[in-house]
Amino acid sequence: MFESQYEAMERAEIAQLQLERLQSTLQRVYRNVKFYRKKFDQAGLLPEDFQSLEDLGRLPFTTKEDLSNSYPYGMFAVPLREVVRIHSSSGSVGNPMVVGYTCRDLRNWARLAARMLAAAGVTKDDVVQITFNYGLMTGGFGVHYGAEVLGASVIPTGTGNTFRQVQIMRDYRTTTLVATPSYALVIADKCQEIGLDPKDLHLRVGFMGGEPWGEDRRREIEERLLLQAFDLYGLSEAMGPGVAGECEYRQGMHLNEDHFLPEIIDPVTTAPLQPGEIGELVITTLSKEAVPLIRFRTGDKCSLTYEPCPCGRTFARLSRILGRTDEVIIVKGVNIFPQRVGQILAALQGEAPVYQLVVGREGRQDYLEVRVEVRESIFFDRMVAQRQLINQLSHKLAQSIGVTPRVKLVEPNTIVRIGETSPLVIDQRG
Ligand code: DLL
Repeated sequence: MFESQYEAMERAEIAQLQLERLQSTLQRVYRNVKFYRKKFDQAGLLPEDFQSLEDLGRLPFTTKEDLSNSYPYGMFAVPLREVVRIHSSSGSVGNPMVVGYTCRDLRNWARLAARMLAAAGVTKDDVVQITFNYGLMTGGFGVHYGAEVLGASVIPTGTGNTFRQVQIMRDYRTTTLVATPSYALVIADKCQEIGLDPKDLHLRVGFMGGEPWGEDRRREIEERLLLQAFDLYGLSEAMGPGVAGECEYRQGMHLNEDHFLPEIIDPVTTAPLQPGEIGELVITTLSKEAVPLIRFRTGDKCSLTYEPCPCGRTFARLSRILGRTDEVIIVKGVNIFPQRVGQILAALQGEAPVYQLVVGREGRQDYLEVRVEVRESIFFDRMVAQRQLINQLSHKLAQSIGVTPRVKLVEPNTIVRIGETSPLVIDQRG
């Protein structure tokens, strides 16, 4: 265990630490974040009123919309001069969600990521190849600094160029692959295509996350790349990868409860659910300085168990993420709010066209098709006009949502109607 003094604490000690950290987080947000102070005032509460963890239920939830509406720095609890890193992810409608980190936040993030890597047996002898994105999204950086804390050798390849990834993996003797599950299979396909036997690689461990996957995929990845694959969970709003991860028993992901206080609620009634029951994960951060979150609705459908784990860690375990409770779709590890697409189209065209998102899988890779109804006359124009419009739309959409879609122009009234409205999203991935 990387930090057994925390990871194996008695449950009563965890609760005490959580309460202390919660109280200081509440003080901090009440003093420094107008958004939260207003919530306290509306509920007629002061930070001192929170004397037990259960009291937290007296505060309302925070949503992704709240974060978007606070663009760019409305949720920051420290002045910018104390912020040393800024990440962001696309917002629901309107603005992106911006999350900052202080030095201490970054140190904590690295330690939590190190815990998860260590839980899967990664040591300083490992060579860790990180194929997550190193841009505004949190994927690459989170695991990167965690692996460095452990003293492993990190290869920050980032996303793409699969042929080069595979060459590096073979030549640099990568032992630990960090990838989205779908990209791990793209890598496996590439090995096959170029006739590289996975036995000639040195892979031992895989960390997969950022998008939903199941046991079938795990098995396939393990068989084809000859490694042991571990599930890794996180979200940019809270911290990126490092929130929860599997240990060697791989019976759920240990959630770093000394830094995050989890709740599972019924997504419709918002009533609290019991351990083992499937609902929406709600997270309160307990150590974040720059952007603390109070009762943040993640939109992730899952359950929690507090049953002891044979590994000795006492933190609750999160089940696999079973889906979303909102309309977010995840394509190539990128979260997309369907309405955001409509908003971008409306901004470009003056009014919102009828549109539809189709998500499918071609080979290993997910793709996003955006169907847009356009006036009939464009089909009588030269192909050039259609091409230009398609290019303009896909360029703008790619800029805003982070995934380049295939744009398909269709004639009016061709998007399949079900009742009055067509479904906004058709997910064909099964
Ligand atoms: O995906 C951070 C991350 C990257 C975590 C890589 C783990 C590995 P976001 O782009 O904000 O951040 O997306 C967060 O991705 O709310 C889930 O819906 C989904 N997600 C993340 N990890 C898993 C996982 C990163 N292991 C959103 N299984 C979350 C299923 C996951 N879904």
